[in-house]
Amino acid sequence: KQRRGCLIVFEGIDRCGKSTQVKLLLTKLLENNKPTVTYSFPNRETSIGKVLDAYLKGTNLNQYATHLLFSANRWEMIESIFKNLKEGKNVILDRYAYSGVAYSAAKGLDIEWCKHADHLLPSPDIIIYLALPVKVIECRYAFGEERFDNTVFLTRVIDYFYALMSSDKHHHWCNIDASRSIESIHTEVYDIVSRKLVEEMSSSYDATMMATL
Ligand code: NYM
Ligand code: MG
Repeated sequence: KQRRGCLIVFEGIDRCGKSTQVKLLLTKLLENNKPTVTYSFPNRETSIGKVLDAYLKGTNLNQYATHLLFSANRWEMIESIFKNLKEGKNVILDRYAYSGVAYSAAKGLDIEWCKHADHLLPSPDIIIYLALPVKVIECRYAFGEERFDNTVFLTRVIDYFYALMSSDKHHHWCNIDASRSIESIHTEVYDIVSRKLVEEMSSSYDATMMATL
């Protein structure tokens, strides 16, 4: 029986280096003959994603509806994600439900309400949290270009990420110091992920979807 792929999630605030690390990890896994695909959320290419892109650039949208659309944007990719996992491919996600909850809760929405929309999405095998203080991010390229890209708000988002991490009894979170060089972060990430890949991926996602949150 085909072993399923590993579901690897990257989380962290804007410009902490997620996309860079996802790209480096993908390249390294492919070089080592480990079939892997990536998705990033929000996926701005779908029709829901286009609404979210416009919202992030300034269009008004009710905040509850916004939250549900970010979640719907994950659910609309679920068949594709499951298919890859079932075929034995590893799946790397650049943001997931944890961003969904942390950003919406930071806007003032009830955190428990926020968790409902993503309940029963496929459960990650590992969550890599790239930790970086907001003051480092402030100086990075394009800071402040999109909605909610500001110091006070992102500090609240970080607090919610830590609230999710510390109350999570079901998932393996790795809190990585992302203030180091790109290469040393990548080395640590690859080390953690390759150890995870040798663990037996025994649970079968099509039979049991686990609670994400
Ligand atoms: N974002 C992202 C949310 O508010 N909720 C979500 O569920 C997701 C996936 O979108 N500031 C926010 C976080 C970012 C913004 O993300 C765009 P990115 O990774 O910069 O494209
Ligand atoms: Mg961004």
